[in-house]
Amino acid sequence: MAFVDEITLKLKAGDGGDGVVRWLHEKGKEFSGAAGGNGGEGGDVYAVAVRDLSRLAAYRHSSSVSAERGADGQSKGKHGANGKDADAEIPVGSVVTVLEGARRGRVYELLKDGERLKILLGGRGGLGNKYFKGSRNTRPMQFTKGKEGEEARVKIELRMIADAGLIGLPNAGKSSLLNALTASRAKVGAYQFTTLEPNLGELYGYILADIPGLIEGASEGKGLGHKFLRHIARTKLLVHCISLEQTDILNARETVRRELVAHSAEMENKKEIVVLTKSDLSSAKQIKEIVGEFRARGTPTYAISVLEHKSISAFSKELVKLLKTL
Ligand SMILES: Nc1nc2c(ncn2[C@@H]2O[C@H](COP(=O)(O)OP(=O)(O)OP(=O)(O)O)[C@@H](O)[C@H]2O)c(=O)[nH]1
Ligand SMILES: [Mg+2]
Repeated sequence: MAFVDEITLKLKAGDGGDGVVRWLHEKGKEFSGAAGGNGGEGGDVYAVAVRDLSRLAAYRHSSSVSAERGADGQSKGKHGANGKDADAEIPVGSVVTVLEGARRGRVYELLKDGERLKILLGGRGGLGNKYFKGSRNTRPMQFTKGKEGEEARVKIELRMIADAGLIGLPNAGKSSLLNALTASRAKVGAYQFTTLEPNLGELYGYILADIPGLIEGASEGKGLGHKFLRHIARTKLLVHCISLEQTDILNARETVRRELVAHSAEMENKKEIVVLTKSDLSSAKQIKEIVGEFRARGTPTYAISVLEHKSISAFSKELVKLLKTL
């Protein structure tokens, strides 16, 4: 299914039911008493956070969510039933911005699974003629109609809540690493831009996100990765993958870091670790040297190969240990 990370939705709360004019029917008496009940309240519209990143894609087919109208009042003074509320399910981490209608300009964020926020209010029910009965108005003919429920058009943007983001140049081995660490089955290819949309995997309850490779100019829209930079802006940890095939490894790292910081300055201070990938293609001596250089700069650095299970399980343990402290 295509990865959809932004949609607009029409939301409509239920209208209130109308009040009605009714009379008690007693033998021999006409209009013996006003007995028209009030209308029910219209249903409210809520945004509800669900753990389903593909939820937004489903709205491409039905882009509106409406709550039920309240029922009209009834005879014998009975209220009409309230309309049912409606839930607009959106992925955890989404931001809801009201573009038009009631509460225009408001922004809501749903950060916890199951969080439920009222976005629109249903209309109040109208009043039946029983309500208007008084000592001077013994046979009221008045009633009021239900009020309209609120309506709005909202934009919903997905901001993934991954704990760690795998970043790096195209072909660095990011998807391969995600697959090796988690049960994910991201597509792997011996060419650039194999990953077109983010892949997620779970490692002992932590969510790892693998995004398309970043290239020079990504922050200005080059390549594919730029679209997803905002998704990793929220991760606690950047796992920077650099292939040992690169001739200038330090430079490869700087290229990607420049793009991150150009995208948003807060990336500068985000915790980053370096993972040198494809260690099977390099000599132990060369690896030791490069790891030493990065560590001397204060960057935790690891060398792995997806072909060497031991290197993966050792890194996996270190990664979980680190994630626990963040
Ligand atoms: N020898 C060796 N090859 C690897 C290793 N990890 C990945 N590769 C190969 O490197 C190529 C790129 O791997 P991917 O995991 O698709 O790289 P990526 O960083 O996700 O690439 P994009 O999605 O294009 O950004 C594939 O041909 C992989 O088989 C490794 O540890 N050793
Ligand atoms: Mg990939």
